[in-house]
Order: sequence, then structure tokens, then C-alpha cells
Amino acid sequence: MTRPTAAAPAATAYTAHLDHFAREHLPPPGQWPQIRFDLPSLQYPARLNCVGALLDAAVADGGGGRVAIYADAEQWSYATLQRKVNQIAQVLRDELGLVPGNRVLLRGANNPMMAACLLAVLKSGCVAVPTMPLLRAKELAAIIGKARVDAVLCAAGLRAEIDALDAAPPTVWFNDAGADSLEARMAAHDGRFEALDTAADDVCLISFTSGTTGVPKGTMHFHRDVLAICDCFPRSTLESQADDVFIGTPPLAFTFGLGGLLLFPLRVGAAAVLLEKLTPETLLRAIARYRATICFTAPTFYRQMAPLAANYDLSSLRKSVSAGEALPLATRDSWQGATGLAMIDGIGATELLHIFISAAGAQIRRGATGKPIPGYQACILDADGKPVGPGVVGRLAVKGPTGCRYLDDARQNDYVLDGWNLTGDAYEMDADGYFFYRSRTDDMIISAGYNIAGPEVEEALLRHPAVAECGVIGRADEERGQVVEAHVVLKSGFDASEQQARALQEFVKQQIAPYKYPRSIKFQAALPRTETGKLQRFKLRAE
Ligand code: 3UK
Repeated sequence: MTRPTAAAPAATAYTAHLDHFAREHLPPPGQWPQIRFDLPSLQYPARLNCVGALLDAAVADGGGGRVAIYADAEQWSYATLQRKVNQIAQVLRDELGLVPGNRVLLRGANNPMMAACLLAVLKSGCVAVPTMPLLRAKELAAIIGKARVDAVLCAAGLRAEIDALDAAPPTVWFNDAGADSLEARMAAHDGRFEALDTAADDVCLISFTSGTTGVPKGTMHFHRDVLAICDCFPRSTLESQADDVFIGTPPLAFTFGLGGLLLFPLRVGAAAVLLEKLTPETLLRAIARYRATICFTAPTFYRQMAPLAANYDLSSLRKSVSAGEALPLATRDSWQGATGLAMIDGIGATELLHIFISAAGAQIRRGATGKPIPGYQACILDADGKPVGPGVVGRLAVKGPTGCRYLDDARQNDYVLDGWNLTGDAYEMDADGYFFYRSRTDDMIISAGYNIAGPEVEEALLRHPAVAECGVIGRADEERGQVVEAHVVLKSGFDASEQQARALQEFVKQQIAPYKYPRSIKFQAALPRTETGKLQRFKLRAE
């Protein structure tokens, strides 16, 4: 095997990549966050292929017959998944001529072939660039340019936006019956493929943030990072096991979904249910049908599922994980009331790959996200970058085994300060070390000199029986600088009237300090959200 010279001094000398693009575009070592492997479980060998560790090891240990993936019309054992992954890896190497380090863009909904494609790219030593199903040609073009994508694996049902590109890289279609489809090509290969002998710090994943402004940011992650997220949150907090059945909504192209619906189950020999286009009703039905034990989704989904839960047999469900945005207490309470389950809230970020502050069971404290999970450290910094004590709102700072490495992006310096990752969130700690989310740093509303966190007002509004959903923003105001403005979706049977608005305002004043009440209320049919369930506050502001 050839042994090309490595580029960046921050990485170890060895690399299995023949194409050095990823390593050459890591940020300079001085701009990296501090990376810490503080747990015995995080001591990885210098050579590591994450798919070798996740999939081949499970089969070698005799788990080949276990179910890895349940889907609508089929179920795949670990051995089946391994064979398909190997066949795809053979197509990538032998037919597309890809070499280790090449970037492969992936585009598909959550289904077994999408999962197999992702794993095949990593196993072959290439770099996966997963993309959200709803992205349009313009956004895909930006990603293709930024990550210098060499090839595309795309679900046939999503081909329109690839066809609309001015210049698409060589593309193979999957979820397709055509003579030239990935499935047809796979059939010509014997399914034998050794995991490439990659370095633990070879880049294997470039995950683009669902950024709201400007050019998307690509976050680069190593083979060891993929295992590190499996060996942190799932072990300490989720306590997942081989008999678990994971289910949920986040796309595999979002690292919340990649971890929760593919990597975490594989790490413990468990099964994942991969379903496309879930609604609150169909997710509930699927939990009952597949006897799912662990659910991953966003707060808004739990909020919509809670009133319907009584119609389904959810007796198999043991754990529910909420992430992506703040979990309002009203949502935690209604879900717990409906299912008896204490929600595991967790904050994660694409830059850190997965969840780093969370709590489960008896460790849950009302209103708090939780504590840094073992392996991670966190603190709150003031505007000057100095740590503040309990009771002071400041900037959340985190470090651990994973961290921010943007692909060729000056914004690296905004995210990393003195070795800490700054997530852009305003948080407050209590005397026991629990972390309480307040708002995004940029979203803090300043009205007549008061700092008001939109989510606190949302929280209060959500307790009103007429409110289905709401989003609170600061609206520019001559007199006060900003005023609190609530965008409210009413439950059916309630009228968007002046009187209703006044009732909501009064209600908020009863719940929280009266100066925080929304002076402006706008009723809406729906709120703008990303594919990952996040409220798009900038769109509310633009209205
Ligand atoms: C916000 C939360 C309060 C927060 C993600 C789990 O959301 C994920 O990644 P993104 O890069 O966004 C990161 C930002 O989202 N956020 C996420 N979870 C929470 N705020 N409470 C929460 N529980 O502003 C954070 O900085 O899209 C979540 C796992 C992997 C992920 N990538």
C-alpha cells in the first residue's frame, strides 16, 4: 500500500488518504479547540476505520444474524448490511475509480440504502458529505464546490435537484430499479471488501451546518470522532443496549440522526427503524408496530405527539431523547403526562457531532438541559472570555473528544476561543453545576434595557390551552430598542382575535415577570422550521 505524506502537522503523520484535500483544508492547529480523551473508553488505536469497528466487529463477534435495520418493506440483518456496504464500496472503488480521501456527496431520505451508502463511503476511506433531502440545487452547488465533491450517490426520488445542477459530479442513483442503478451495479460484486486501514484522525465526514446565513459551513470529523460520540452519550446517559430498537425523525444527513438512528444502534448491536417522511401520527404508529424502545426527535414533534399518544400502544418505549432546540417545560410535562417517560433533553451541535450536555432519570433537573456528559467539560464565559459563576448568563463553552474544525473557513475563529468551542448559546449554571439554556446568543431580546430570552416567553405561552406552537422574537422599536413579539399558532377551535391576544398577554404576565410579556402578538397558520425541527427566527423577524 502506498504511504503518501501527510500535510497538516496537527494530525499524525500516517494517513490512508491518497487525496489529501480534507487534511490540507483543516484549520491550522493553533485554531483547533482542545481535544480531550478523558475516559478509558476513548483511548482509540492510531489506525481505525469506524465502520470496521461498528459493523465488521459486530458480525465477527457472531452478531451477523441480528437485525440491524427495520424499514417499511424489509429488514436487514447485520450480515446483510455488511454485504451491501461491501458491494457499494466495491462500486465506489472499482467502477467509479474513487480513491481514499475523495469526497462523496450523499442524498437520500432515511432508508436502508442511504445508511448502507454512508457506511460504504466511510469503509472505503472516502469522505462522506451527507446532504439534507430538502436542499435545492443552489445549496447543493455551494456544498459541492466547498467540499470539492468527486462523486454523488443520490436516491432516485431526489434526482431533480441534482439534474438541475450546471455541472454535477459523476452520479449513481439508488432506490432505483434501472439497469445502471447502484443496486444493479452492486449485484455484479461479490461483497468482499476489507475496511480501509485509515488513521484514527483521517477525516471521514464533512457535515454541513443548517446555517441560516451565508455560505454553509462544513464541519470535519475523523474516524475516531464517530466512535467517540457512540462511547459518550449512549453509554453514560442513554444506556442503550443490544436489545434496543431505535426510532425517530432526524435525517441521517443531520448528525443528530446519524448518531441516534445509525451509529449508536450499531455500536451496541441493536436495531434501527429507518422510515421516510414521518408525521407525529405515523411515528407513533411505527413505535407501536416495531416495538421501538428509544425515540429520537425534536421538541415540536413530542409536543404534537403527546395529545395523540393515548391512541397507540407505546408500552415498548423506554427512553425518549429531545434535541435540536430547547425543550419547553410544557412539552416535557405533556409528554411525560401522556407516556410516563421523563424526557432526556440533550444539547448537541454539528461542530461537536452530537450531544455534550444532557441528563436522564433521577439526574434530570427541571428547566435544565443537564450537566456535561462524561468525556466533556463545559463552562460559561463572559463577553471577555472569562468564566463566570452560578447564576450569571453567559456564553456556553465546551470541550471534549470532538470539536469544531471547519473546512477552510474564517469563522473557525468565532467558534473556538482559548481551546473552548463556543456554541453560540446563552446559558446559565446553577450552584450544583446544572446548565440552563436561555437563548441563542444572537437572539437575546433587549427591550428598554432588560435582557429577555425569547424561549422563556415561549415557554409561558405554551402553557396556555389555546396555543399549539409559538416563536418569540425581538422586533425593532424606536422607543424601547426592541419589543417582544410573539408569533402564535392557535389550536383548532380558537379564534385569532384581539381579545385572544389580550388574554395571552395577561396569561404571560401571570407566569413570568410582567416586563417580559409580548407587546406584539401575531397569529399565524404555521411557523417556519428547518428540516431539523428548528424554528427559523430570522424568518419571523423578516415578516
Ligand atoms: C441548539 C439546543 C437547547 C443550540 C444537534 C443533537 O442541533 C444540533 O446541531 P445543530 O448544528 O444546532 C446546534 C444548536 O442547536 N440546540 C440543540 N439542542 C438543543 N438548544 N436545548 C437543546 N437540547 O443552539 C445548539 O448550539 O443543527 C443536536 C445532536 C446533534 C446535533 N447536530
